[in-house]
Amino acid sequence: IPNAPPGFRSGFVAIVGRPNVGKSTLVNRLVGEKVAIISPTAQTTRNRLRGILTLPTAQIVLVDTPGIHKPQHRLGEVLVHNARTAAGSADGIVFLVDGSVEAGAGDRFIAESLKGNKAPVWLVLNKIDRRSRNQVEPVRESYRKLFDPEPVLYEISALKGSGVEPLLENIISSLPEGPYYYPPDLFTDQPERFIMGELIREQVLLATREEVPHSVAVVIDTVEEGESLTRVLATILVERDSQKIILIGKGGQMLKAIGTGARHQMQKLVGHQIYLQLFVKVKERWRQSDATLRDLGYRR
Ligand code: GDP
Ligand code: K
Ligand code: MG
Repeated sequence: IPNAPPGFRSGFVAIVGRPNVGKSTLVNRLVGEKVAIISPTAQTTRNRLRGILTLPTAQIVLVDTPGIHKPQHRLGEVLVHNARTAAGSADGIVFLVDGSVEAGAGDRFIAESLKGNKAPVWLVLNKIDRRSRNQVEPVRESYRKLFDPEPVLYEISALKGSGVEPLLENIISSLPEGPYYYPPDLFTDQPERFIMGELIREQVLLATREEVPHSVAVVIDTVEEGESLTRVLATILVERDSQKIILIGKGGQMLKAIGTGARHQMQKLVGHQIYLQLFVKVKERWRQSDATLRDLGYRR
């Protein structure tokens, strides 16, 4: 890692908020690369993934966190714990909310839990591309009331990119002077293998409904790099036979579509051809098993 030039600023910025407000979308938008997967399902993000943005004058390490919510199983507890810890040790906190609707109990809960933190908090209203004109003022008011004194509001669309520049500039100017934490050409702290697994899980989330997504984990069994082709074998874990049947689909159609979608995404990631073979395996109640959670990398 090179030495930082004089006056260089750097730090860790945690992105916290309810599930589905667009935290991972914002991380990808700021980093300018797809490092985090995105779907309309809560708990898409399970790991405390770091997205790294390096500019000539600053390096921001964005900590994407699982949404903060009331946990209902062991996996949920681990996720919420990790989101809280990330916020506790950050140089700054982006509190992201769904700016197309008024603040709810979940937002109030998070606002309360942030109040002890010393790091600056940016209250950011996302999804403004979706809000209707007569909602603008009531929505703003509902979020301003979460803090006393009333905070500055940032309004963005992480999806379309609007409003992101002023937020970024403000974040940079409040970071302390510091070193490069990561090599300047790195976009994420996660190994390529992990992102490959996530890209497969993303396709599963996008292709299935309710009963499947939360029960899915992906294990990359082998990655064999050839000259022009990388062979990847991966296993999709589910908890029940019924879920396995859904994932495979009639005549294997579903699994084939998941594989095709994932392969395209993986090719973008590695920049060359991928051969992907997927297996589906049932492992009952894996989300309740500490040993399996550890094996899968979901640790505190
Ligand atoms: P997370 O759970 O907070 O990480 O949320 P995700 O980044 O996974 O996004 C959840 C859903 O919201 C996805 O379907 C995104 O495409 C969508 N989304 C995120 N940001 C925006 C935005 O600015 N506008 C709109 N309309 N949708 C968004
Ligand atoms: K999500
Ligand atoms: Mg996420």
